[in-house]
Amino acid sequence: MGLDKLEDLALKLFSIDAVKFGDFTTKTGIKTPAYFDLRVIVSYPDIMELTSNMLYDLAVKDSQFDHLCGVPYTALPIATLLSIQAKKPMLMRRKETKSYGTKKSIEGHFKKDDTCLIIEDVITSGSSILETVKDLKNEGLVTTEAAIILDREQGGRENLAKNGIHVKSLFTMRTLIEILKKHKKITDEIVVTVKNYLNETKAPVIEKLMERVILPYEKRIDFATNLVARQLFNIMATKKTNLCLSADLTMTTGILDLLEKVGEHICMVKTHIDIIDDFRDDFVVRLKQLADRFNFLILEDRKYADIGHTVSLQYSKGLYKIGEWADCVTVHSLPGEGILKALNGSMNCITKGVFLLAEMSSEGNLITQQYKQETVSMASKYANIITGFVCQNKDTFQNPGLIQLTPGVQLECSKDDLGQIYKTPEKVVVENGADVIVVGRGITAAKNPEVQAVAYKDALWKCYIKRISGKLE
Ligand code: 6AU
Repeated sequence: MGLDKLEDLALKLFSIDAVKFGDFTTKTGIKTPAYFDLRVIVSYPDIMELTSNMLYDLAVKDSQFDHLCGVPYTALPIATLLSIQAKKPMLMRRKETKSYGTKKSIEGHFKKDDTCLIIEDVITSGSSILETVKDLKNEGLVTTEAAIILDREQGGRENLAKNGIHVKSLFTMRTLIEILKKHKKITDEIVVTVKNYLNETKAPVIEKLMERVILPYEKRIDFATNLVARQLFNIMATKKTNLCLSADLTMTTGILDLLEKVGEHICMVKTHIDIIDDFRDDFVVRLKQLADRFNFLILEDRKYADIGHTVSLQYSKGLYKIGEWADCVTVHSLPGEGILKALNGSMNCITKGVFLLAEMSSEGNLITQQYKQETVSMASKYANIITGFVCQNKDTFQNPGLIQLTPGVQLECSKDDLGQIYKTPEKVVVENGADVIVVGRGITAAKNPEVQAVAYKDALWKCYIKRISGKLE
């Protein structure tokens, strides 16, 4: 008699085994004395109706938002009911987008800056909600609130708050067990076990982890599987520079003299070894010495683009023996996976790396959205050798362990006569997500390259600091 709605719902969930107590292991392998499987409620229309009515009262009827979006899959039917009751349009997030190339991750009609309320069944760490929020954000949608059925009280609420999402829940784990205890559905012993468990077991803390572009370089080291990527993150963080000098000069002395002057300001030098007129073996010896002295890496911008067999020879044989001295090389994905397989076989993959070209800076280049996405998915199979991507946009890839290398940069927007397009440090770092920025003629053609290198270094670092402090909008 006189059951309030919350108690009524708790007892109903218990009666259909949506809430269970005992020894369980969660899908992430953690032992838990309480288990929730709210998927079963689709078999009970009265419980579905009660749940959505209560979420409506809690978080929908007095809230301002343009759309509702359920976290797939359990919350989708509830979100649908709420959308109809509130007469607010729903959005659907696809869980699996990547392999379909151009398919959108969010379905439905919306405008940039529309707001969205998230609907979810249970939160533990909050990571599922954050994944949905990230996809919504990538489409220009704004999320600040989530309405959920149960908060397991293991840190999810805090993780979401850190990411700007306020959670409203029907139950917390504690309120739920108190109701069940009151109605003698569970013993005092279970209550104590669950409370102890809650005090001891917290989900991992999620910083603004999803966003590669707002994580500082030093925090990305642990995400990196390729050793060159780890080294590069480390060098950038310690030397406080994300400038890569493209030393496109044709005489060895010119390159070495320039590096003597600017070595302390760069994290990497990029060479085109085949444009040098007076190449001799001792050039690479001296280049290596400078790299060691000033702590920068060497990227040979060879842009391999042939069949795997040829590329493995081009990498290790011939006049230049690139594999012996370059820390990393640039590679086109055009020939297909064989090129990465070949390099994986010929490289010492413990110490070497590949920057795969996913986009180009030049006007009229033939790279399409699909080519870019397939390049990124090809790379995922060779994680040990992939340092990152040569690309122009932050949505090209998400993995915070990979590095976005962006060329086509000068202090002012401009073009050269042969199709190169230059963007500013602000544009490429803050807006477009560049991690390592390639500057060639902006420095090499300056009257005083050393002064100019410092100007680029300072401007680029300032933009990076602005980006990681979250001032993205
Ligand atoms: O600053 P610049 O224009 O003098 O030099 C840019 C350098 C050149 C290009 O060969 C290279 O960056 N580059 C690349 C790379 C790094 O692979 C790709 C691209 O899309 N655009 C581009 O300019 O050495």
